[in-house]
Amino acid sequence: MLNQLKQNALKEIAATKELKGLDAVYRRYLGRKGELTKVLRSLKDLSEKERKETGTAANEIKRGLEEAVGEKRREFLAPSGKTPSLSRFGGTSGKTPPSGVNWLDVTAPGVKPAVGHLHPITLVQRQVEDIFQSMGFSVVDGPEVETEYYNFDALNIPPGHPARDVLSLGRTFYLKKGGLMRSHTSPMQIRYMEKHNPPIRMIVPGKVFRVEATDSSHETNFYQLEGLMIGKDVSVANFKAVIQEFLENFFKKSIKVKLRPSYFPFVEPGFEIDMSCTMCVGKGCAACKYSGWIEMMGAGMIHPKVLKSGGLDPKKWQGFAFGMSLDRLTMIKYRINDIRLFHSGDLRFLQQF
Ligand code: FA5
Repeated sequence: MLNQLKQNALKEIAATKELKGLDAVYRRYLGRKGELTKVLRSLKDLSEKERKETGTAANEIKRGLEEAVGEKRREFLAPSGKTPSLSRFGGTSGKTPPSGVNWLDVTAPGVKPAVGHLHPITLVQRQVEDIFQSMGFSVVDGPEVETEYYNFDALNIPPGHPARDVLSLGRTFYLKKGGLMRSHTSPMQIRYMEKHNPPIRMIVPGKVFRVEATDSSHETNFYQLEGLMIGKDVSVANFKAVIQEFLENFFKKSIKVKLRPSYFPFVEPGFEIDMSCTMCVGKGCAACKYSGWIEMMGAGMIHPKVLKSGGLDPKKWQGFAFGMSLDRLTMIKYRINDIRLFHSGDLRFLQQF
């Protein structure tokens, strides 16, 4: 009787033309209420001797049928007769699974889910913070919505001062309810001095806002890095040494720094800092407009009036301040030629970092 069952099942398996039919045959013989399953379940009612004989035979038939079903199933999955590709299931090991088992290679390396990553400006900001922290600077945060007092007046730019119009700092977004979006990070110089006694060494990375007709190097929203160092005898020489150390650490090459006289109302003397071009090393290339130098930041010795605004005695204390754009630093580091890419949300750009 068992032999008959086996012959019938094998015939039916061989005659199936599609997976659905094969599944039906499988269920008919090997399913929960299948014919062979019924035989196996009834073993408990037999004598010990019969149970042993019938059990061995039935189990052997079960294995044989499972193998036949598995083989047929593989035929359906790969009609060309080739072993089906495991890549569909993330598998690359090329192993053939045992018969009757679905195609899943658990030893194959998994498919990595896409994960987000840090924005290039964030990467640069973190690197900059690490370098300055290693030189003893604290990292400080400040408000993006400011008052006219901190953004201008306390920095020696009173109402009517020509600098409000001349400097791009004056291209400011004013808020209907009063106040403004800070147009630079310098207001934090005053806020920090008000709360901390010298000696002071701090940096402020953060967003700033300006009314701009945007182009490849100007955005309405960009990031600045403010720096402040105050002590009894902090000098321009100290500034040059700190900034050179920072730039060489950041770009990981030897760099020359040059100070050019410039004007900002909150410093005296004021200067613009150039560094030797990181690409052509001073020889002249398109990146530095063939000058060999790249403009990096504004800086200077803190104006006595600004120290006073911060509550410090200019006869006792002196120091330097600087302000640079983190966007610009990022663009030089990664050779990005358009600042507008940073806020474009273009994944083709962002996924490169
Ligand atoms: C300032 O903002 C001063 N607060 C810097 C400073 C601090 C001087 C302390 C002295 C002492 P300035 O407006 O030049 O300066 O801006 C600083 C840098 O920001 C510029 O060198 C330039 O690289 C960058 N920058 C200015 N406007 C934009 C803009 N619209 N988009 C992107 N970067 C800009």
